[in-house]
Amino acid sequence: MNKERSFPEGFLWGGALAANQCEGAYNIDGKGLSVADVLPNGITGKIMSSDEGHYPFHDAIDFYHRYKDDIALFAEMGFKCLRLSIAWTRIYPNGDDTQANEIGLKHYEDVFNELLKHNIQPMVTICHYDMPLALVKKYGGWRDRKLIDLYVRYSKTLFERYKDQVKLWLTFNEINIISHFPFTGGGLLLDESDENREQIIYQSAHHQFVASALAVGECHKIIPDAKIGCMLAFIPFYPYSCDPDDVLAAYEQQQEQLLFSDIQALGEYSNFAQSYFAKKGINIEFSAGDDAALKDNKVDFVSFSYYMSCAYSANPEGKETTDGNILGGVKNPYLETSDFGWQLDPKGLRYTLNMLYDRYKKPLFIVENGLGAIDTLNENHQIHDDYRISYLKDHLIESKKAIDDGVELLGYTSWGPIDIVSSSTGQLKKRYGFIYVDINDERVGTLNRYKKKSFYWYKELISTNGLSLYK
Ligand code: BGP
Repeated sequence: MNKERSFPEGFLWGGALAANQCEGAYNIDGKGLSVADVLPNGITGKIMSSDEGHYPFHDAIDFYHRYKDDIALFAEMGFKCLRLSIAWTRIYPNGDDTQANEIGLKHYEDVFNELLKHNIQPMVTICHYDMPLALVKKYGGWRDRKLIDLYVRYSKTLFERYKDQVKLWLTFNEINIISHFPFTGGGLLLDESDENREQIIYQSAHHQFVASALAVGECHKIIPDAKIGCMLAFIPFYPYSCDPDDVLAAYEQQQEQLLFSDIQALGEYSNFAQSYFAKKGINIEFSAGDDAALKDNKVDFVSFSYYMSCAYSANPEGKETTDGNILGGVKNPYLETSDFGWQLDPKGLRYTLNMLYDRYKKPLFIVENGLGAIDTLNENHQIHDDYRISYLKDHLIESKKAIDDGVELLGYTSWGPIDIVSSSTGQLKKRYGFIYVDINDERVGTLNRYKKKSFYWYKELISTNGLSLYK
């Protein structure tokens, strides 16, 4: 084998899922309601409290009941790792219950055993967009410090129960989501015009940083051979032009994202964060011990999602804009867009990997990357998703270049290895998978699973440890 071109030995190839987007079974076996359960149109849509209408996260693709068959398909592709999240509301239905729900705990124990049976290493996100709705109602979400204790207790329950099964953990999915979608990220019900909006958001984020740090400490104590990381939604922001105003505007936008991983990886608020807060009149209240908690419990590795890049201009008026994952920006004339308007930029991934590694000097993990597209199932139940193969191939070739640049990359879990519900829009027609699920937005379909062309492509890629990228 040509060692120069294959990925590092032990590279963790796999896929990534989130409980609320795949499990379904939203109200059985003692599960409580989560914030995802009241978002019929995904995180960019309206919050609805009634049972009227259609809630795609309620049923999703029924991974809750079908996980054995789905895991067998992942194993057939040769997965070394599956990133998945635990639904907090299956363990503590209201978040502050006195006792954990044994049915929920047992369910994930069975899922992990199934993975381990196939030599697939679980990587668990402790909270992925689905905090208990009861904590929103009772405490106003993460604005209340009480959430720190509740999250840490929940995390400890997981570490203690799964210490022999799970050695890779992530504290919060896309921790920076809170500043753009405060309900999903922090259970915050805020008015756009609320003057205190940013104050509340960043105070809540501070509570999450402390909770995350304390969970890191508990994980290290309870599972000394585990690694625990942070997870950032990362979009590189390019200056729209070489006008210094554009350069500075893009830089500032970038720092706003990195402020989150800076705290988790470096253990303190950056200079940028402090001056940003000062300029905006944001005053973060620290309690005794917060500083030390952050400093003493840095993450072991930095993980992130990467789908696209954005151009940023100091004067966006009159310029064409694009949609994006969490954030959009000004259209970059050098890039193509996906079916859903996200700008495709494989080289941006190499740039990102180098930039994050230079900044943190910690191992990195790409825990989300993929192409959301509209697939067509033909009469022979085949899907020729060459566009997906080419997206993934281009991104992986750039990742390998970053490894050759000297970046320590632990693994790659592509987003939604089986079709799941889109988090931003709640759609099923936006598909990322190597495995097609026969269900549409009207919930018509058999839920049968079919292997796409990309399934065989990914399988070969894993079996050659990346070498097949170059054929
Ligand atoms: C990330 C989220 C995921 C996922 C992904 C793709 O921001 O962590 O949960 O869904 O984006 O987004 P979408 O499903 O909206 O296409």
